[in-house]
Amino acid sequence: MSATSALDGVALAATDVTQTDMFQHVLNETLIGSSIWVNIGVAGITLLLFAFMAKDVEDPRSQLIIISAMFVSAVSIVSYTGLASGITISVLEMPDGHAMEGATTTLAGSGETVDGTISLWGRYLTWAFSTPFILLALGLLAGSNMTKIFTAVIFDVGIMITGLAAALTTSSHALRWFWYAISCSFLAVVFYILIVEWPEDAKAAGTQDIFNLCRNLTVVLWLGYTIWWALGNEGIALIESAGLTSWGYSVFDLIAKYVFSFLVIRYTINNVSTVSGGTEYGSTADVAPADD
Ligand code: RET
Repeated sequence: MSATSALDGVALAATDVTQTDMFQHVLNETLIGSSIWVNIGVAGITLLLFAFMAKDVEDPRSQLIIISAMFVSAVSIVSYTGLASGITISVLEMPDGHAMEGATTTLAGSGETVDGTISLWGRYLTWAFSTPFILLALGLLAGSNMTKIFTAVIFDVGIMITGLAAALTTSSHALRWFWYAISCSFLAVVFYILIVEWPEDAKAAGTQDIFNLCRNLTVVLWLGYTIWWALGNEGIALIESAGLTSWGYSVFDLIAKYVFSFLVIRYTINNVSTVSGGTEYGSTADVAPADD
């Protein structure tokens, strides 16, 4: 990498950007940095809060719902730490036809200018590990069966991995949107389960009130993420700023993860008898231990 290239008025190639450059950028660019650090803090605090709230719950099925909701916060810390370290954030040169084609970025650490726009692609990767637990918690709350939970979870992982592919495709503008379309079709499957299948299960389980509340929150916010991607710097770039785009996701995350988990955990703690599958729930032995 040449230190003089910026002085010459020639931008560095995106491939010259190092992990340290990205780390420094996050440290020095207030908007991107704050969108990351705030979430690490909130995820840590909510994890401690949830652990404290749930410390006396002994019913295994209730515990499973609570652990599932808590793991969302745990993955969030991993996700945002990856971004803060500069591991899962890159400068990408957008293909011909993309609104950010030819864009340049000034690195906040070194002050050098590079070709390309910033992608916080680690988000999409780690959503593949966090969002299945949102759906697991919802499916368990609805009293749904294994097949529907499994279907929701695998299509959900599909949404995030194809979303990651959309973000990382720099060869073709059309293919970026083709990946996006595949991702949306997977989202439609998850929405079908959330809107058509699980409400009936939840009604039978007597959990329809909390299920419908958390389901509505999920549907609205997940649509929000989908639209935000299309409007942000990786999509049509109505919002050109990577920092603003990132803050949008961070705000959605605050509600979709922490408010959601709080509602699920609080309900579960207060309604153990409705949620319970009995003390042998999930047992791998076919004989119940003797009472003594
Ligand atoms: C992308 C872009 C491609 C098309 C679609 C998307 C949907 C993302 C969703 C994300 C939800 C994330 C949550 C995170 C909390 O941990 C990947 C933005 C459909 C629905 C809830």
